[in-house]
Amino acid sequence: AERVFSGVQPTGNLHLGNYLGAIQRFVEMQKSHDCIYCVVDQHAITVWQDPKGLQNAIREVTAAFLAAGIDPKAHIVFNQSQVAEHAELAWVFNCVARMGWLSRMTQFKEKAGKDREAASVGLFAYPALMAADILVYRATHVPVGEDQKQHLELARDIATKFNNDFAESIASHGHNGGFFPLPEPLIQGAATRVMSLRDGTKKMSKSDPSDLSRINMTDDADAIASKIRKARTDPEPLPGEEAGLKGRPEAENLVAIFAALSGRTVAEVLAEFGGGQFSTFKTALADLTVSQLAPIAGEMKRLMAEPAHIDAVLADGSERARTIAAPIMASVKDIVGFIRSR
Ligand code: AQP
Repeated sequence: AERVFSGVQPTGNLHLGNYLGAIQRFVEMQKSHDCIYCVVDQHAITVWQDPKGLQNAIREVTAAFLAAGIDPKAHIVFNQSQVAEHAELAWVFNCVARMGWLSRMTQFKEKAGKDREAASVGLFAYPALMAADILVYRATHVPVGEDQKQHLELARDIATKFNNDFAESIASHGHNGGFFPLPEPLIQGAATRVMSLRDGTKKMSKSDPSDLSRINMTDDADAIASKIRKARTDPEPLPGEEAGLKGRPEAENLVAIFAALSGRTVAEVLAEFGGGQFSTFKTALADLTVSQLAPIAGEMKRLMAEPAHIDAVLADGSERARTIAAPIMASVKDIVGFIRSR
């Protein structure tokens, strides 16, 4: 059966890229699939997190999920550290994955920077934990932004190697045709890679020191309007057709955001705004962004005032996640050759 899993890190500054690349897609997938959505707090600590700030960020991502329209009763919403099977399977995967595979991950290279010796072991092993997040539920589909494509490929490599290395044991335990599915990335929508508002060649990111580079999910109407007004653009008016966006990353980005927020295609957006002034387009984009994000921000604020409710949602989701993960992890132990009490 098809099962959806995805996660978001509680590292503060949730932004429009997280919304359009991930959270909005999560909401969409609920209609057709059983979905498991995780606040990946264990991933967050691969770089230093202030403990109080981390708690707040975990609740904020949960609030964003709920405010955007994820139903925690029909689906599962929880935080990773409450389901020990993620870390257990990650250890097995650390022993399946190869140093060379992980060394090639561009996110590690970017986040570790020049001083690799000083990066945490967790930052290096991050993609093996991510593979475990997905496969501990034997999830088949993973909605993510473009930047996670390489990590998904690695998850497939790990699943393949596990299935091959343990083929005999897997068969002897009665699982036919491989134990883990090869999870498919779902990179969909008009804005799978939202770029910085200050530099169209860099992705919009939580960790960009400039707040003007991103639209936060909690920004108010004035902040959104002012950031879009200040967003970098080139002096040319918008083209009438898609081909005219080539070599104009800032314009391309803003048009893609408009398309994603309005549920229209890039061609449709350009048919309306092509040839006109950027200022006209920016005003329309600001209005559209406010109309989409303001209700979510308002609901997030309301939810954040009730931390006990959020924690209860996470506790309930964790319990339900565990009932799926525990038997799968037990099978993994049998397949690997560990002894466990029954
Ligand atoms: N700019 C983006 N455009 C589209 N999708 C994006 N995602 C992140 N940035 C963009 C998607 O959001 C989901 C959750 O991301 P994450 O929080 O797990 O990890 P991240 O990629 O580290 O987020 P940031 O904002 O880019 O943080 P930093 O500053 O730490 O690098 C994922 O599905 C991701 O693809």
